[in-house]
Amino acid sequence: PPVIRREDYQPPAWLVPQIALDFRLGIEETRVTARLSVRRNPAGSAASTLHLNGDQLTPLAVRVDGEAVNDWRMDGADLLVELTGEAHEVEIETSVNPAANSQLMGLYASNGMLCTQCEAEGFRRITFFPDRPDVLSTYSVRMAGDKGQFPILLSNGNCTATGEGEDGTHWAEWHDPWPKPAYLFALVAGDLVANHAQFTTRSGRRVDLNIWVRSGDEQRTQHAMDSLINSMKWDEEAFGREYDLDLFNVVAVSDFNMGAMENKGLNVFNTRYVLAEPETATDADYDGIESVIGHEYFHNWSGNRVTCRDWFQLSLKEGFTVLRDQLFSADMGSEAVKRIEDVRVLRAAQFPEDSGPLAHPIRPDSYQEISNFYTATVYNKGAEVIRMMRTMAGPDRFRQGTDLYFDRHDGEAATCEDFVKAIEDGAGLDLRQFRLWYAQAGTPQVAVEASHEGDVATLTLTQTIPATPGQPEKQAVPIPLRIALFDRDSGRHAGERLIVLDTDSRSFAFEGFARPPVVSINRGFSAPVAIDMERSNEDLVFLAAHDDDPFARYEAMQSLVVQHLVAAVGGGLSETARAEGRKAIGQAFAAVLSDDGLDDLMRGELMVLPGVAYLAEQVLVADPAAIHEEREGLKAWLGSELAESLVALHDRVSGVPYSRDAAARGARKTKAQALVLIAAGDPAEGARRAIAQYRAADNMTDRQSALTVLCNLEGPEREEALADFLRRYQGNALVIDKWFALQAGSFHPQVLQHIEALSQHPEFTLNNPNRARALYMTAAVNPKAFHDASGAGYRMIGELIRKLDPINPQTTARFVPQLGRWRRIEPARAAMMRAELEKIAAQPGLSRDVREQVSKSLG
Ligand code: B3K
Ligand code: ZN
Repeated sequence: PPVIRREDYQPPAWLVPQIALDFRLGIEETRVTARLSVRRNPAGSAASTLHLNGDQLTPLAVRVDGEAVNDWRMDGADLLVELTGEAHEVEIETSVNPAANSQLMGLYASNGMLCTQCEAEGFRRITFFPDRPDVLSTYSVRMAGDKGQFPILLSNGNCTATGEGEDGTHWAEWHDPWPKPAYLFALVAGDLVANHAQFTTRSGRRVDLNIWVRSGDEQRTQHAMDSLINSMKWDEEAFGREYDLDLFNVVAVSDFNMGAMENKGLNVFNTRYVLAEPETATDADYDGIESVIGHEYFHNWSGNRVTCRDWFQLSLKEGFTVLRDQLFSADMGSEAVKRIEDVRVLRAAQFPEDSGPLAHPIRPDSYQEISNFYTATVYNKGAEVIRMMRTMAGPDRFRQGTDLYFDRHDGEAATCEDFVKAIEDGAGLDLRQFRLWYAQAGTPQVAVEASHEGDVATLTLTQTIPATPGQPEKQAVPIPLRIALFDRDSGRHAGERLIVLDTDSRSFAFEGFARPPVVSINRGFSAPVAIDMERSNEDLVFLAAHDDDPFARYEAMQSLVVQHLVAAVGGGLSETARAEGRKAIGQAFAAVLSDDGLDDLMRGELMVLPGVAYLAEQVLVADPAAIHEEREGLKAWLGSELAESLVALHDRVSGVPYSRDAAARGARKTKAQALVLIAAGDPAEGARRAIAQYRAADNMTDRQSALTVLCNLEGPEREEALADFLRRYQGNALVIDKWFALQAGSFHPQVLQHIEALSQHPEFTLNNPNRARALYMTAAVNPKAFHDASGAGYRMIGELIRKLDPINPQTTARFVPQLGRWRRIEPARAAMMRAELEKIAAQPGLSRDVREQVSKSLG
C-alpha cells in the first residue's frame, strides 16, 4: 500500500465552494446526486484534471455544466474529470447500499436507521469528492424517504424546508452556512425521539438543543443534556467561544466505531456516551459522557471553525480538544482526581505506544491508513504537549495565545505550526526548541541525581529520549518540571518552582537546606516524561502522606509500589527487603485509609495500584504473568494486613446513600477499592461482602464493583450474580456489554474458557463494535487472559483479527498493537505473539488498516 508523506503536501488544484446533495433514502439502496460548484484554486497547480476521491463507488452519471459527458476516467477507486474553464458545475450520481456497509464508514444502517461517519475518509464512500480537509464547502442537503421508516430527517446546519411526497414519502432540506470539509458532513434518518432543551449564548442567541435516541431511551439522556449545556457555558467562560448556529443536534447510534463524531451541528454519538441512569450506568460512565459530550462540543471551534490542513495535523484539533475537555471535566468535578485519571490513561495507553513498533510523533510524518493514527499519542500526548505550553505561559497568557489562534485562523484549514506560532505570539513564549515535541516520538526519560553540601541541595537532571522507528537520534526537548523541596525537619517546602530542563543535562541548586530535602518533582505531572530517581521508601511514604500537591501524593504512592514490584519480579529482593517493601507500602496505605483530611474520591484514587501495562513499561523485557502474580500477591498481603481497617472502611462507605454528589461518588469509589483488597486477602469474606453488596445495590456502580470481585472468585455467588445480571438487564445492550466485559476482564483461573464460551453466546456478535470490544478488547488488556503461558490468549486475538477484518477493518486494527508488543515480552511468549502476527500477515485480502499495523509490528 502507498505511503502518504507529510512533506508531499500540495494545495488542491480545484476548490469546491458549494455542494448540493440530494439523497433518495433506502436501507438497501440510497441514491445520491451531488452537484459540485468547482473553481480553480489560484494557490494550486494549474492542472485541468479534477481529482475526486471515491471508495467502492461507481459513477452512474457524470454531467458538467448540465451536459452529460464522457470525459471522465477512473484512477483506481477515484474519478478524474477533465475541465477546461475556470469554474464549472459538476454533477455526479452514485448509489450505495447502507445495509451492506459493515465497516461503519460512509452511509450505513444501524437498527433500521441511516447514519453517516465521514472522518477521516468516509465521505468518499457516499459520493465522489476531493475528500481532504483543506477543501471547504457550504452544504445544501435534500433528502427524501419513507415517512414511516424515517420520520426524522437530519443533516448539518438548519432545516430550511420540509414537505410530503407521494407514496408515503417526505423530504427535508438542510443548509449549513459554515463552510466545512467533507469529513464534517452528516446525515441521519430514522425513527427517533428527542430530549429538547434550549441554551442562550452570552450574546443572546437562542439555541435549540436536541438529543435524539430510540423511543424508550429518552429518560436516559438528561445527564448528556446537562453536560452539553455545561459545555456550552464553559467554553464561553474558559475560552471565549460561543456557539454559532440556532440548532445543535446529538444523535445516539448503537453501531459506532469510536466514541462520537463532531459533525457540524449534528454530532453523532455511540450510545455509550449518551445514555445513563443510575440503575444502568456507573459513575465512570457518567464521567465518560460528560467528557465526550464536552469534547465533541468543543470541536465546534477547535476542529470545525478552525480545521486541519491535512491529516498529519490531526493533533491540532485532537490534542487541543482533549486538553479542553480535560480542563472542562476538572472544572466540573475534582481537578486533582481528573489529573490522576488522565495520567493513568496516558501511562496505560500512550507510554506503551511510544516505546513500541508503532511509535510516532504527535504530528506523524507518514501513514498508510490515517484511521490508524487516531491514537493515544495524537490525542493524549498531544494534549500534554499543549498543556506544557499552558504551564509555561500561565493560564492567562495561554488564553491570549488561544484567542489569537482562533482570530487568526477562523474559517481556515490550519497546521500545528500555525497553532504554535499563535501561542508563541499571543502568550509571549519562545517555542523554537519546543517544536521538537511535535516532531519526535518517544517518552523522554529524566534521570534525577540529588546531592547535598553545606546548605545547598543540588539536583542534576539528565534527559534521554529513546530511539523510535525511523528516529534513531533525538535532540533535547524543553521539559517544564514543577518542583518542591521539603525540609525534613519542618515537613514543609518554601514554595513550588517551575524549572525547565532544555539541555541534555543540567544542575539546579537550592539553598537553605541543613539536611538533604525530600524531592517532589514533576508535580501535577507537568511534563509527559518518565522520572528516574532513586528514592528511599521513607521519602516516598512521607510524600504519599504529606505532599500538598495531590497528584504528587498519588505519584509517591505509585512509585512506592512500582519500585517494590519491579524489584520483586526481577528477583532482586531478599526476603527481608521484600518484607520491608511491603511494610512501607502497608504504612502508606494505612495512612490513606485513616487520613481524615482526604475526601473519599481522592482516597479511592490513592488506593488504585499501578496497572500491569505500566509496570511492564518499567523494564526492557517483561514477564507480564509474573508481574500480574506479584501484583496480586501484594493485594492479598495488603488485604490481610489491613483487613480490620478495610472492613471498617467498607462498612462506613456502604452506609452512604446513593446520590451523584462528590461525597457519595467518593464513597462508591472507596467501596470498590476496599472490596477488591478485602477479597484478595480473604476470598470467603470477599465473596460474602460482594454478594451482599450486589444484592443490596441500587445503582450500577455498586452492582458492577461487586460483580467484578465475584467474577474473580469461584463459588455459587459468582454464578448467582452473573445469571441475575443477565436476566435483569435483558434488552439493554450497553449493560449486556458490561456482562461480557466483566467476565472477559476477570482473573478467574478459567477466564480463557469463559471467553471462548461467551463468544458462542446468543447475545454475542462481531458486527457490533461495542459488543466485540466488550469481549475481546477487555480480554486483550487482561494480563491473565492475554498472556496465558499456553499462548491461547494470543491465538484467540489473532483469530479474532482474521475474522473481524473483513467485517470492520477500523475496529480490527485496534487489536494489533497488543500483539505488536512482543519485543518487550519474555522470549517464549514473544515467539508466540510474533507467530500470530505472521499468521495474520499471511492472510490474503487483509485491509490496509490491519496490513499497516501488522507489517510495522513485525518490522
Ligand atoms: N474526530 C472523531 C474521531 C474520528 C475517528 C475516525 N476514524 C472523534 C473525536 O475525536 O472527537
Ligand atoms: Zn476529537
